[in-house]
Amino acid sequence: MNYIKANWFPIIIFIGALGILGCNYKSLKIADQMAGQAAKSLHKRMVRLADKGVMVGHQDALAYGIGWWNQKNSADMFRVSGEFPAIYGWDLGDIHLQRNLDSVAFDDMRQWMLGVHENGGINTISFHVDNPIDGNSSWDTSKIAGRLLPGGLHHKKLNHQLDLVAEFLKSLKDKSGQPVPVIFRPWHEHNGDWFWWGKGNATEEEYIALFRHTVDYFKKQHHIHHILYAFSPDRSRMKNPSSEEEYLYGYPGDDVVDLLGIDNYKDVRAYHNDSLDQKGISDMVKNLEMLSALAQKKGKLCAMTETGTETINDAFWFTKRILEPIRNSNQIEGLSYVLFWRNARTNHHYLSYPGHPSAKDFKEFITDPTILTLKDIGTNFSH
Ligand code: BMA
Repeated sequence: MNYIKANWFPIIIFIGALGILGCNYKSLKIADQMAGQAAKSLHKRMVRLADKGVMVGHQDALAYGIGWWNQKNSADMFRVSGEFPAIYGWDLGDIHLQRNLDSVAFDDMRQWMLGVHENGGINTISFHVDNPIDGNSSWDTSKIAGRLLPGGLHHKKLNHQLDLVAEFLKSLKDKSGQPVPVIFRPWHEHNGDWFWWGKGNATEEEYIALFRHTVDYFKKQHHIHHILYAFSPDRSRMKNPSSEEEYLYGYPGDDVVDLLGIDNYKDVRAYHNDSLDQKGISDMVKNLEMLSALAQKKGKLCAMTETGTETINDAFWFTKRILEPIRNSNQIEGLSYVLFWRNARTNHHYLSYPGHPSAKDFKEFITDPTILTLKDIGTNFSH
């Protein structure tokens, strides 16, 4: 007995360890079974980076900021800190026009995205889809989903929007003609009631069908296989921050999702009231702990796909409300990135800019070893 124990023990440990490693490795599989090399390497890279730290992201980072518009290799993050984001958010709303809903020209966007990729950064795309039937904005709350789905009277109109997005995605090619992979985050914040695909405007079944049709259409109709897909409900419509069930409202399925996201503006508000601020911190942590555990269970990546507090009315917001709570939790594992929303104007911005009271704190935030910038994952844009 002793003999057997002595000899088999290290072997059993070895096999056990292999099993665990193998299991983790296997469970983090890309959703698209026909994913090409570009998507596979982005996925693999993100899995590796999620172990290393939390990447910092900014919406429209290279396109504009406070007091400037469309300048070569610029970003408010760079102006404040000399560094660039690792993650770059873009939006394809108004894809039928020359410029998106926030006036960013799609031709410029494409060039910026290619530059990001070349420098080792990562692009993510959201899509504020207009009402495809009458052209009203995403915030039109008419109940139209049923008419847009397969079999619906206006299905072609939905497909037309998807065709335009598909053409844009297909146009993302590097210098050697290889597809540039992106994280696509369609139909976001669907548990809220403000978009036409949101709760109360579309049913849960319709929502799931919209998401699944989008992925299916890209794959089958357009042969697109260079995409990671993200799912991103809004935290403000979850009563319990730890509830998997609430989080999974409208979940379209493991076979069409690579990244579990959360858009969280609710918990990060600076109230300047101790108990409200503490509650926010604790709820954000609970929510991210749930997300991280769920992602591990499902073998998915996870991220805070949108966050920020408009105008940053707390000079220590970045370290106090984002960095420290995340760093201090030993249950938030593998959080891939945190993306701050856009710097549109002085009364609508979510990242610091030169002269803003939060600028010093933001520099401290990105200097922390937990936070990964472009320099940490690729190379800075040259100047
Ligand atoms: C919202 C605001 C709007 C913008 C939209 C899409 O949160 O920033 O001004 O048009 O996102 O980017």
